Amino acid sequence: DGESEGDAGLATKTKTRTQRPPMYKVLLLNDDYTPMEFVVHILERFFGMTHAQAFEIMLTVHKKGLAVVGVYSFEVAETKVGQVMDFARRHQHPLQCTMEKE
Ligand code: TYC
Repeated sequence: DGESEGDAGLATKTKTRTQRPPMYKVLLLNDDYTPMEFVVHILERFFGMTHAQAFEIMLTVHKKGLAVVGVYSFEVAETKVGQVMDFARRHQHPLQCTMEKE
């Protein structure tokens, strides 16, 4: 107990905090061209939302400019961003999706 050299033989305790993995917010950004129903479809398809939840979040992005659509580990967040960006590009919509450390 007490691995440091400066304790003169007295017991010391070193508190160790559990390392939790950093989490990442996935953000959806507003634009003037992507159809509302397309955004709703993305939120249902890639983020497991019901139609009602998806519609509500889509409207938040439309009104506020952006919204957090989920919080995930780095790997999962990266995958979601890639899926959204690929799907939007394939349908020729300018929709932007990014991630940021919490
Ligand atoms: N602003 C778009 C429109 O009026 C709808 C939209 C919502 C686009 C959310 C992107 O992330 C977005 N058609």
